[in-house]
Amino acid sequence: MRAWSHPDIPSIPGRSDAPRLHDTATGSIVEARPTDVARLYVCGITPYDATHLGHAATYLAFDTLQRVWRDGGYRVHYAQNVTDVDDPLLERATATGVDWRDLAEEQTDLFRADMESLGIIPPDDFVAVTDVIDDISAAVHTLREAALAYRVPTPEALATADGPGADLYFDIRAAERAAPWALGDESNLDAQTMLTLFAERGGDPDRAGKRDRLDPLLWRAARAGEPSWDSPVGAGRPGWHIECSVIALAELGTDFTVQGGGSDLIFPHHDMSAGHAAALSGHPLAQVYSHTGMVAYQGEKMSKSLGNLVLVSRLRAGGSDPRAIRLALLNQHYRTDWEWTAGQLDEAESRLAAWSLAFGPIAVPAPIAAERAAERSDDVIERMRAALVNDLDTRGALAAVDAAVSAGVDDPALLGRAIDALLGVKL
Ligand code: 5CA
Ligand code: ZN
Repeated sequence: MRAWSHPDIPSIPGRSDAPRLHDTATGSIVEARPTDVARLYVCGITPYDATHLGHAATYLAFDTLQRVWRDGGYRVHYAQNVTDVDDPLLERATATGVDWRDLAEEQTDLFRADMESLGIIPPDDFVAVTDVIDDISAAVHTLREAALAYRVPTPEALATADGPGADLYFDIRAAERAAPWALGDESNLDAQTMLTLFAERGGDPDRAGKRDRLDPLLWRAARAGEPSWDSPVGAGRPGWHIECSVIALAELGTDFTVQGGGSDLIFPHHDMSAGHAAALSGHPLAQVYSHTGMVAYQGEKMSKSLGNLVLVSRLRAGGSDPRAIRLALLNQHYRTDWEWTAGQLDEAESRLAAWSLAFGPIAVPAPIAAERAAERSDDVIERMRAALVNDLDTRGALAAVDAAVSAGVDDPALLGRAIDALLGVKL
């Protein structure tokens, strides 16, 4: 599927080291050093409501990672899904009386426009689940043939030629014996926490007929009034986690560099996606599991289901400069949970104005600036790089630029290009 346009990224002298990044699987900081191409998967949106600042913060964190890799001389291969068929989307479509396909298309379009305005580098592969249903059902079939998936008869499902319809579940215990994977490898969580999160985040621990309470749904048999597709595992639609396993394997292969998303995806989504992928391929899914903190608003996690949203599109329509939105988000550490307030946008607007004056097109030319500069642009750029490779310390990078505004630099235009390349803000 079409993504959105690529921002131009100026090249600057010197280069970043490989970034050090927090890895959820080991609970430690590790080096995200690509062997050749950096391969990145970030879980995409469920397009039933417009991009809010939580989504924007998450995609911006991985955009920063990508900019650091590029600055380090690595090529990046980036894949992202769009969950364009899933319960919350179907429920919203029914509640508002629109066709679920139209809702998904309209919201995906708005997401593209928001990402483009924020200067987020688009994925190379932007894949809608509805475009790869056959691949997903083939993968579920493979798991079933390998005895890693089982049927749970489902009276409310539509009957098929072979008898009553059945949902298909992933057999965690069988997969642990067959694949290089164990439950908890990626999330590092204990069994009780897993059970709680599973119930909160779309799982069905109490479904009768499951072998393990945490076994996740792979394929949902067709129900009246729900979209479904014919397949070797019966008519139905994909469960959630398998979409990301199949898309990531197809686009990036196994053992890719970083699997990313918000911390609400640590469990069950990323554990189960990794489990499915390991069961299908015989290899681990990714090397590093990276998660962003949750953005809150009015005291609670910003979420489409709660409705406490600050939409990027609404801020833009109200006249906010997307570069200021970007700077406000960069002024938080990506891993920390934080709460949005309007004052943060005002602060970012002042910072943008000060930076534009100092390092933008109207900045003093280099020879004149050099006479009164206390700093070399090259040194400021090295400080920005040192901050960013240190687990994406964007606040540290912003502080380095703020200090340069006061001190003055010998080549303001060069620092302006570095701000564009590394932080994605064109002054
Ligand atoms: N389609 C699935 C992933 S396969 C999904 O979680 N979609 S989503 O639209 O709910 O979220 C899209 C991305 O934004 C995910 O990476 C999610 O972790 C992240 N996200 C959602 N809410 C927030 C928030 N309040 N703060 C930070 N990130 C968030
Ligand atoms: Zn996902």
